[in-house]
Amino acid sequence: MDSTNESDLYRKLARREFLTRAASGTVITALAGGLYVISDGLTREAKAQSRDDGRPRLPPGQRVIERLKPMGGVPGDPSRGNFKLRVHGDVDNPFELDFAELLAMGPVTRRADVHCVTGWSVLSAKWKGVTLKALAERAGMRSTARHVIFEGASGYTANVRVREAMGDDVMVAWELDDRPLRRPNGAPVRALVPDLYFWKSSKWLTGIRFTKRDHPGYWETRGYHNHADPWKEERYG
Ligand SMILES: Nc1nc2c(c(=O)[nH]1)N[C@H]1C(S)=C(S)[C@@H](COP(=O)(O)O)O[C@H]1N2
Ligand SMILES: [Mo]
Repeated sequence: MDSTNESDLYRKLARREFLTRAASGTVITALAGGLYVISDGLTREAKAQSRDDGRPRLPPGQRVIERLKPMGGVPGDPSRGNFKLRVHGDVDNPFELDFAELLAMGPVTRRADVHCVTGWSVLSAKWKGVTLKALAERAGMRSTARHVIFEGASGYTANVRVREAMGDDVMVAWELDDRPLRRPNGAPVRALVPDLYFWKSSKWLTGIRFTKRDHPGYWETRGYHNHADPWKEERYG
């Protein structure tokens, strides 16, 4: 650990907790004004587990941290009052929703793991939102739609195959661990596509567009993999 950060860490963590973690070989880093614990214990535990679909719980090359690390981006308007979500493209009934109308669609809560391409994973976070499947049904998505483009503020986009976006843990989410999303994590609403690298989960979501053709997004056109399967380590294109 970087010793220059040590006094800072003491201030933020109870001394006893700090010593316990240090003794157990946990790596603690202070980054971007926050404190992030890379837990060797949780990483080891996760490595011993497998998922219901048979894949290992932890994709290769990942380490577990305890909470999301805000990874930046150009934030949108965080206010729920101003929120509008446009669902459009290859659909019979394009529509726009405000926050109350989104809530009224019937939220679901899911536990999901997320995996950032930079090497951290957060396990079992509790997300509340509306499934993409419900939004696609409401819009009358056409059978010709093959891709979903998650449109974030300031032109950020991420492309996901429709086939992979209809799972019941792919959603448009506004709560994380029983709290409203914080602005750095995409408030008021973000996409969540847990089984692809986390850049596919557009923050500050403004639109969902269904398309026939593929439209590689912000990171996909900057050297990252078009598909982004963490278990295949599809990091770079
Ligand atoms: N609109 C928008 N969404 C975005 C990004 C971004 O820059 N802008 N970054 C992506 C990347 S690279 C990651 S790893 C995750 C990080 O989410 P977090 O900041 O909540 O941890 O958001 C993704 N969604
Ligand atoms: Mo990322």
